[in-house]
This record gives sequence, structure tokens and C-alpha cells, in this order.
Amino acid sequence: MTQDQLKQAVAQAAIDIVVPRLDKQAIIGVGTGSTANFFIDLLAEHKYDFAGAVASSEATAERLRGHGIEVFDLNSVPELEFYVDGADECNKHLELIKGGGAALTREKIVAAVAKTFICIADESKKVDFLGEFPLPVEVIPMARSYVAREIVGLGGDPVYRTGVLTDNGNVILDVHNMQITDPRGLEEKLNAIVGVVCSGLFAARPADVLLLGTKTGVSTIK
Ligand code: ABF
Repeated sequence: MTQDQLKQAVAQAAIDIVVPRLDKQAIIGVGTGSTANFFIDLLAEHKYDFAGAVASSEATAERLRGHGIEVFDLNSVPELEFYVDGADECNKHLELIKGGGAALTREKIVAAVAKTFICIADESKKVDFLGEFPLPVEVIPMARSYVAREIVGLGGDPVYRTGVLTDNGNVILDVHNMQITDPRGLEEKLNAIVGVVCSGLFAARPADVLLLGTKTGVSTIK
């Protein structure tokens, strides 16, 4: 199976969980990236069975609207039963690194609101220790150098992602060379640096379900 076929398979597995639980009032949180895009395209086949979606990025909002799915502002939504999104890395505790697509802050907000966060990923994303994928950190532009120095103090090697502004108008530092043995602790330390908007570590609020696409089928980790 190709990587795209694995992504397609996990997207379908998420559909199989979510769609039977939908009603006409339901609003679904939808993430960003190529795996999430497979999910969006499959979800479109059921667009008359639910009210609409909250998007974790402008790109996702555009794709949803392109399918005729209504996109809601999160502030007008009292609750989200599901949030479905991909990841850059995941471990067996369902802790994640996200933000390769620079949408980490909105993704973390939607994940916080959702009752059930379903992460969909192909097996290349599964690691023993998070951190081989450079950890994205969204930063207020004027704090970039200060935050970078603080991250060096934590043992990381931050690299400014040039030419990228987030949907929130901020910049991204990608932190290399960190083997993350305590994801929750590091998430807390990063959150405490003034000027950090959000880190791509999803440990305080990990996924609830991980659907991992492998060559022998989709495995469900809870
Ligand atoms: C988002 O999309 C991100 O948090 C992560 O950066 C990325 C994964 O993309 P893909 O599914 O294309 O690998 O969910």
C-alpha cells in the first residue's frame, strides 16, 4: 500500500466512527493536512447528515466550503462531539507533535473543545520518542529572538521558518534535536515562555483515539 492509500484507509476508518453518530444539528471539528483532506473528501459524501464543521485552518475552511459543507465560527458552537485531524508524530500514549502545516494553535483550540479527538495517521508517524520531527512553536513576531534563546536554554535548536506567517499573523520556530522524554513537562515549559502562543506538543490534551494506517490494516489505539 502507498502512503496515500494508508491515509485514505485511516480517513475512512474515522468516517466509520463519526458518521453513525451524526445528527442534523451536529458540527464536526476538522483538521488540516493531507490526511485530514482525505477525511474531508469522504465526509462530503455525508454532507446532508450534519449541520457543518469548524475548521482548524483557512485552507481547511476553503476545502470544506468547496464541498458545500457549512463552516462555523467556533464561538458560535456550544459543543463539538468530534475533532478529526492528522499529526506529524505520535507515540503510544497518543501524545502528538502537530503543526508542520503551521495550523497548530487553531488545532489545539479545536481539540480542547472537542469531546473526542480522533487522530488519523499512517504508520510512518509512530515513534517511540517524540522529537525527531522538529517541534513547531508559534511565536509573537517581536518575541522571536527572545523565545529562541529560551528554547536553546531548554536544550533545543530552534530554526525560524522563514516566509511563513500563521493564520493568526505569527511566526513559527521549528525546534530540532530534542528527544522529548517528558512531553507534558516540556509543553508546560514552552507555554510558560512569554511570547509563545502555542507549541505543537499535544500532551496535556492528547488524542483520545489514534487510527494508525499499517500495511496490515488500520489499528485502533485508545
Ligand atoms: C496537521 O497536518 C498538522 O498538525 C500536521 O502538521 C499535519 C499532518 O499532515 P499530513 O496529514 O499531511 O501528514 O494535522
